[in-house]
Amino acid sequence: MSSKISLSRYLVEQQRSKGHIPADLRLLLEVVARACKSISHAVNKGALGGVLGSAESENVQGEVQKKLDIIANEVLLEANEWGGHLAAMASEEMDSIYLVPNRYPQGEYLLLFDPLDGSSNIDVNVSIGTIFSVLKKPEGTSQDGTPSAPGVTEQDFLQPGKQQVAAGYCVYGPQTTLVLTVGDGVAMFTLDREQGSFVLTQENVQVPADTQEFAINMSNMRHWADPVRKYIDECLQGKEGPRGKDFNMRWIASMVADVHRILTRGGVFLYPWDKREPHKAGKLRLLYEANPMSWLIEQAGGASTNGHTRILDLQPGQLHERVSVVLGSRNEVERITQYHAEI
Ligand code: P6P
Repeated sequence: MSSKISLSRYLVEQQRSKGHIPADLRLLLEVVARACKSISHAVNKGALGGVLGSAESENVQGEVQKKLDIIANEVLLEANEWGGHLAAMASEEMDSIYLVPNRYPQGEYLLLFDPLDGSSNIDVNVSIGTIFSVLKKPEGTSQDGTPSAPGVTEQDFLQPGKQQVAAGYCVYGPQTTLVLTVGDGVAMFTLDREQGSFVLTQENVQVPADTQEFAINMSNMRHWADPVRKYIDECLQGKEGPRGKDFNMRWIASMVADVHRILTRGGVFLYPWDKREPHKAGKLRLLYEANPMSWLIEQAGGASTNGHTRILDLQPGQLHERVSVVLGSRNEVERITQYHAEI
């Protein structure tokens, strides 16, 4: 029987034999994985753990927080603050950045996360997940080259997604699966609950360049811009239309679950700008949703744009900035992006 490769062994090999990651980053990723195991345990308890329902509070986005949103956020903060590998953290559930307390050693990494993405699905037992992104704290100079003040500020987090050193998610579904890239392709690890460890179940994940499956919230159709309407209309016309093939649709309303399906069998995911709130670039957040997912998709051979520009090239202006997202099978993303250039 082939020996099981644990997440720890995979990361040691990425550090030792491939030189892709230093020891501190390996330790950071092991801590994040352990936190995801704890979150999975809490999610799996459901009603038995008294963790369902609203927390009667709102997050920075003005969205009602679920109890599990807050639990997951606290698990990630407590797991990561003492290890000495981090300087600060940022979360969808917190207005401002979280500095590692002075009683702990400071590290060189910044950790960003959506602690529990897909919250609307929590109470109805549909897959949800944790999304995370790792950046390096900028050297001791600010963007214009002048020495920056000691410590960490929100400005240090405002780096384009191509600066990430690690990105991933953990999907809490029928299996609990951690999906990770450190810049050497995408690997998937399934939680072995008997051993209590993540086991490598797929590496060198590849997204097929073509697909017949799209993911979008169709209820927003009347609000879309013309390029998106054109693309979806053509998909709906099927083999009799200009695409010459039929398309299927999926929408789980958990980005983690939709992206996991695309990494597993291909597809294209769209959460575009729409006319409901024209001042907002989109619904999804750039720093801790779109950037980590975009790097994973690109590392698996796919593509990710905001309809016009590669998402990983975007320069963030604020911590909770939103963005329009088109990601997945490369040829479909390029088609949609071309429509945005033409119309
Ligand atoms: P809608 C979950 O709340 C989320 O941020 C993503 O995970 C998901 O893709 C999207 O919003 C769903 O949005 O408008 O379809 O409920």
